[in-house]
Amino acid sequence: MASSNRMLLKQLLYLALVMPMIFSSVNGNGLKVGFYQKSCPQAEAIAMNVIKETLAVAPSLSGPLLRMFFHDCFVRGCDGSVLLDSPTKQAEKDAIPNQTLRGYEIIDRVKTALELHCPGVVSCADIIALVSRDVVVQTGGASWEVETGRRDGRVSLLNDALNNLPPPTFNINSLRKLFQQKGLSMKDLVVLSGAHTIGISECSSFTNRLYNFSGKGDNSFDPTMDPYYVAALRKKCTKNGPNIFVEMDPGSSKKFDVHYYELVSKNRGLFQSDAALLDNAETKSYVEAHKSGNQGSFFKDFGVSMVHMGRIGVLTGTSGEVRRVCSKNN
Ligand code: HEM
Ligand SMILES: *[C@@H]1O[C@H](CO)[C@@H](O)[C@H](O)[C@H]1NC(C)=O
Ligand SMILES: CC(=O)N[C@H]1CO[C@H](CO)[C@@H](O)[C@@H]1O
Repeated sequence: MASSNRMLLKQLLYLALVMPMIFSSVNGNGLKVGFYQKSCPQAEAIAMNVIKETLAVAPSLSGPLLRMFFHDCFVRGCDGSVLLDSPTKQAEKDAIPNQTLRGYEIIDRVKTALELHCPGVVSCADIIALVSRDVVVQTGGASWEVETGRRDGRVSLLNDALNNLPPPTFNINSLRKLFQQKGLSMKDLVVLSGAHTIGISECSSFTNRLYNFSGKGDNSFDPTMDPYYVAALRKKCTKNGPNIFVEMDPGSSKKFDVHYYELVSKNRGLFQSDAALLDNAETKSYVEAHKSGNQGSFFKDFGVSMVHMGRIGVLTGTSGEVRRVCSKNN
C-alpha cells in the first residue's frame, strides 16, 4: 500500500513538474507567445490597428519602424532602450547610426492606445517587437507569432549604439563576429538582411563605394558593385551634392518581398554589408536559392530569425520595468 502511494506521489510530482513545460511555450529567456493574453487580450490587435492606420497615410514609416527593432535588440538587448530620451543628448538615439531612425511618435501612439486599455501592462520593448511584425504584414510579408514578456531597461548610452550597430561598410567577417556575439547565426544574418527589401537610405551610407574607392581617385568605385548600378547611383548621389535618399530595392521599396536577393546576386546590393553576403558559402547559397523567387521560404525564415533576434539580452520577470511613457523611465 505504502509503496503504491509513493508511486502515486511520484507520478503526481512528475505531472506537476513536467506538464507546465509541455503546456506553456515559455522559452529559456522567459518570453512566450501570447504573454498578454490574460492581462491585455486586445494588445496585439490594438498595435496592429495603429500600424495599419499609420502606414495607410505614411507608408514611408515602414522602413524605420522595422529597422527600430534591429537597433533596439543589438544595443543592450531588446529592452526599449532605443526609445529613451536624454536631456544631454547622450542616449542611443543620439548616435550617428540612429540619425535616420524615425517613427518614435508612432510607438508613442501605440503606447497611448495600450495605456488607455490596460495601463502599465505592455512594455515599450514588446511594442517595438509587435510593431516590427505588423509592419512586415502590412507591407505584404507573412505573419509570425511574436514572443512577448520583455521588460523595459533603464539605461541608454550613445556609445553602446556606436559599439554594437554594424556600419554599412562591414565585411562578412565583422558581420559574422557581431551576429555571433548576439547569438545569431549566418543564416539569421542573411535572412534578416532581407529586411532591406523595404526602405530608403541616405547617399552618405554608400557614397564611399561610388567615388574614390580605397583612395584611387573619383572615378574609382567598388569593383564588387555592378558598374551600371554605380553609374545610376552616381546620378542621384553626386560627389558633393545633397545627401538625398534612395530606395534600397528600387521600384518595390514599400513592398516586403523576396526581391532583395535578386539585387544582391546581381551585385546591386546597396551597402558593402549587403554585397558581403556573397563572400561566405552559406550566405551566398541562401542568396542564390532566393534570387529568382522562393518567397514563401524567405517569409517563413524571416519570422524565425526575427524571433531569434527578439531574444537578445531580454529583461523578463521582475527585471527592469514597464515604462508608462516610452521615452522616459518611470
Ligand atoms: C546586417 C547588418 C546591417 C547593416 C550594416 C545595416 C545598415 C543599414 C543602413 C546603413 C541603412 C540606411 C540608413 C540610412 O542611411 O538612412 C539601413 C536601412 C535599413 N535597415 Fe539595415 N542594416 C543591417 C541589418 C538590418 C536588419 C537586421 C534589419 C531588420 C531586421 C534592417 C532593417 C533596415 C531597414 C528596414 C532599413 C530602411 C530604413 C528606412 O527606410 O529609413 N537592417 N540599414
Ligand atoms: C581620395 O582618398 C585619398 C585617401 O583616402 C585621399 O588622400 C584623397 O584626397 C582623395 N581624393 C579625392 C579626390 O577626394
Ligand atoms: C531621431 C534622433 O534622435 N536623431 C538624432 C541622431 O543623432 C544625432 C547626433 O548624432 C542627433 O542630432 C539626432 O537628433
